[in-house]
Amino acid sequence: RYDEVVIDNDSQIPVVPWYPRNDEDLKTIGLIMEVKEENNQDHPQFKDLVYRKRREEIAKISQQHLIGEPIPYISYNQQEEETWKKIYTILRERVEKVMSQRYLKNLEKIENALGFKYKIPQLRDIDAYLKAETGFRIKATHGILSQREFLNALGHRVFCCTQYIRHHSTPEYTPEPDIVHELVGHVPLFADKEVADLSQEIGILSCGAEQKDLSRLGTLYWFTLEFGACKENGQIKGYGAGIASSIGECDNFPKANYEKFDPFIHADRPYPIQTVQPTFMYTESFEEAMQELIIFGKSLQKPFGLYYDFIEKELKATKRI
Ligand code: NLE
Ligand code: FE2
Repeated sequence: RYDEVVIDNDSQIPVVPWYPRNDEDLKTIGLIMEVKEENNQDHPQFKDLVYRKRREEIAKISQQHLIGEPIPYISYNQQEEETWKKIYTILRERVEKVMSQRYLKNLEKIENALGFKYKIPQLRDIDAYLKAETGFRIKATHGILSQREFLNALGHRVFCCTQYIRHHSTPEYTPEPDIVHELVGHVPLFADKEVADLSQEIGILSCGAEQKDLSRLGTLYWFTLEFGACKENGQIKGYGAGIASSIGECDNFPKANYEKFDPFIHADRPYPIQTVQPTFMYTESFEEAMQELIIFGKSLQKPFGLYYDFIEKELKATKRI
């Protein structure tokens, strides 16, 4: 589907790469990105055959989920529950030290509503929670998606979310997203109205974006919603999901380098995806990060504007002014 381009009816010239316009189109999303990094092959997540088999079992269930339908329940086994509890107990105390109040107050609220401490929460419950808080929705997915798929879905206020858990031998860090990363990292942020709106904004910008812009948006997503930092009472705190979901990142955060965030420069900055982040981009406040991204977004060239119609759940094109 993503090989298609949208053709201009009058001139018959390709205008932009295909993008999902409504929930029906979103049902075609769900290819999985091939992870090519060589060192991945040595990771227990790839080598442990029992683990792989279990991952495939869960993948089959997640893959069947379509947006708008109830998310299938997963019956987690004892080892998976133990992995969650072990990570959650340590993380809960680490995030207090490094994460921003915006994150922490939402985590506390969700924790009370959904009992994060005790067992792996079900995506169906999280979906209901987010819908009520910010109108964000969850699509269960079975692995890391292409940047285009992931970002395009955000444009519809849809968060593509894995259901499996990382390997029990690597609780403090995983290169892949897993249920710990999604729920402890992203969900408290998607429950925040400003973050939810900013995420959708980046998503809308990604719809129909040419490849170069798409990858720049993906990088900016990484440096903000995934690993962003901002000042709070004079101190630099994290607001990115990848910090909150990893004991290793939490420990590394105070020792890392910080650079003032500038989307026009950082959109092309490479970053590691297999190790803790060497450098975090910070702003004076979270609001500043939002404004910077909006300014950057306006500089992207598309032949039309796009807005999301909340009633019809559809992206509508307007003439670019
Ligand atoms: N490194 C993160 C963690 O261990 O939770 C996951 C990052 C996913 C982009
Ligand atoms: Fe993430």
